Amino acid sequence: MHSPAVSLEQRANIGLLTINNPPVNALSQAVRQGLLETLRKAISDKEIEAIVIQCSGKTFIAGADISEFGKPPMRPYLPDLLKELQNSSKPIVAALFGTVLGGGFETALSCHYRIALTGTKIGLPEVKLGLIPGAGGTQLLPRVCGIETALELITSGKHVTVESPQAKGVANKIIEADLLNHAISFAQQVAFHKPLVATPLLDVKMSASDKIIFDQYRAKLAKRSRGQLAPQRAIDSIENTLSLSFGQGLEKERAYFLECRESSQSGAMRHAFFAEKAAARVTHSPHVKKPKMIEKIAIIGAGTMGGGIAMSFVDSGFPVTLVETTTQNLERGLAGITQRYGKMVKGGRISQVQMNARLNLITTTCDYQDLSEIDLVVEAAFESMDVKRSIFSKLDTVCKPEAIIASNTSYLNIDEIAESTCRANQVLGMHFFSPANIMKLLEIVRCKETDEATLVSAVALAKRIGKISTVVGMCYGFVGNRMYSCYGREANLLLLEGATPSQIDKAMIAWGMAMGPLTVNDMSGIDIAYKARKENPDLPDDPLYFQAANLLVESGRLGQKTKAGFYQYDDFGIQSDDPVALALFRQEALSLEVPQREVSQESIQTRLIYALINEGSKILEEGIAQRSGDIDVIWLNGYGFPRYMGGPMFYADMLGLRSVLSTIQSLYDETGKDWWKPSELLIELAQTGKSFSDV
Ligand code: T1G
Repeated sequence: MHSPAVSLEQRANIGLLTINNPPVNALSQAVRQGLLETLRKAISDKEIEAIVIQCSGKTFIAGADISEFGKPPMRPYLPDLLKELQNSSKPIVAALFGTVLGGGFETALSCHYRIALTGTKIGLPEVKLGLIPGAGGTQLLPRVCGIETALELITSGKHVTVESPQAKGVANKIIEADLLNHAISFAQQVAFHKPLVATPLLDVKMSASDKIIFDQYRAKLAKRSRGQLAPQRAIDSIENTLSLSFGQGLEKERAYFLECRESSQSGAMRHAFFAEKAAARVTHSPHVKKPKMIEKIAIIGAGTMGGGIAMSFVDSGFPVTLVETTTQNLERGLAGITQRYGKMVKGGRISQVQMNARLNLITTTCDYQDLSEIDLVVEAAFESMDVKRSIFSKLDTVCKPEAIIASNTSYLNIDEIAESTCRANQVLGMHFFSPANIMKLLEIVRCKETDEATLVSAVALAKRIGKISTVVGMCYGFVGNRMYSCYGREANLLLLEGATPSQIDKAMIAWGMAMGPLTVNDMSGIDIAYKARKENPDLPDDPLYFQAANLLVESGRLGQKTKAGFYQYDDFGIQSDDPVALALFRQEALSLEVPQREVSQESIQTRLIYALINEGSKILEEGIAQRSGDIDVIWLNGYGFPRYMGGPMFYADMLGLRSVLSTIQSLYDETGKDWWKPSELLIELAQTGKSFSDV
């Protein structure tokens, strides 16, 4: 028997409305309908003198049901439901716990009182979906927490705990436990409290400086959320509270919300949300349900990556054994970790106590015998096949039989590494992105022999350390770096055709990328990818391939670390186009007879973005990625692809694959280069009028 989405029971003189819509009590149509009906019943029941709204499961309402957005809206609409809460003749108390977000928080703010468990998180994350609060959040929050908090929370979409300073005014009472009984007794205390003041009747809390705060926020967000509609609309709607009545402000908010919801940006960001959830699902593993419990972690290598990976784990409370070849390397590695935490303490991101607690979770050793009880090892040693094979062989002898061994390698063949063990079924790749303690993305590389239990365990572990993971197949560069090499290939070729580094970087930033590719290369060091190319047996046999980068490395211009690379850098690190580099490119173009031309911004953008799309299509065709959405998730979370464009494959689907194919085909005709040969999958989808998301 299907239990109702909302039930009503009487506890003494209190009407208790319970929402039951796992997993997050989203405000689906059934929940809205149920809430409306039970609310009206409670209000008309003479024996009921006050009302409590609670949720079963793991959280109070976490928002509107995002899966409904693509469909025609269904009554009752949330704003109408919340208006009935606000106009109730009886006091309504919301019992808050878990993550009270979006429409859930608007529902709570529409109640007269709120009782919350300690640690409850609140937030209006709609901007992360390209939306603004659509049920009164921009009008209610300034009346409860003030203008400044409303601007901060609504334009950032961040969650804060109910105890935090921003949340002052949200909870009438914060308790440690026994939420329901506290809420019921609070409701009994306020049952006859008069006057009953609903939130819309409260004055907007503002200070004299608030008038200028709006333009300050507009300027700040023009940079931080460059190109995005929703944050700007959120400011407009909050600003309306200074001049419009609650009802008028609500009308304006609704119009802004609908404008955002219909925008391509919101469609892209809602796609990103669900793609990230789907990406963590391992297909072909219906029978493997329970992941292995992984508690003890070891990291081999205490360099930049190894240190960052160790921090990722200790940040989530895992004890980590850090392994190096010498005590000096261990000391250096630990010093690096301490320094990075020290900066976080200085920046107020963590406390000194938290830093000490995290450092205490790290033990160090040079002796592999100490790893006999470890559940999972992540190898982050020098990028050499011999070094990795010898490490894996040693680990195989000392680790317990069920231990999983992962490599963080970016380019090397993990199948080959696995052959140096007798447990290839428990070997896989865990490719972190630098800085590993900050970057959310984790590529989990399924090798030839990797079994499903190992994969499912690694995916579950990734979620526990707050990573956004996806399972990819074994190939050179896996998914992200393989596509990134096509993106960088085109940037390098354009340099030989007459474009300057700043023209290329500016074009991609104008397109929406977080940073320009050549600035990124200078930051990470041009020699890193140069070395990887030298070790890659399958490089395209073309003298132009990454030739601009090769020239720079061979002339000692490695990037920021040598104050010269694609750009030159002054003593303050300010970059500018480097006449020496430009002369090198011109000279090489001349000797390779590359025709020179005025390169337009649009052609730069087309070449780099379509290179991503064609390679992504090949990756999908080869089964290296399970879904096109997985490729989008990788590019949104690892390479600064603008979230409001959904990822390269979503963007291609929006353009229409017929038009995408024709552009790639003309680049192939124009250049004759194999890398512009349209992928078979793209041709097939374009001809059948399908999208990458149909694969
Ligand atoms: N709608 C539909 N499904 C949702 C959902 C939502 N709001 N939130 C989560 N899910 C699904 C999710 O897809 C996954 O499904 C499962 O729940 C567990 O999620 C009117 C317009 C709440 C912090 O943006 O931030 O309200 O994969 O794995 O890590 O103004 O989910 O199991 O099939 O993420 O514990 C505003 C989005 C909506 C909240 C829980 N609210 N969700 O994290 O679990 S817009 C949000 C989250 C709105 C109003 C506006 C997180 C979470 P499956 P999970 P989790």
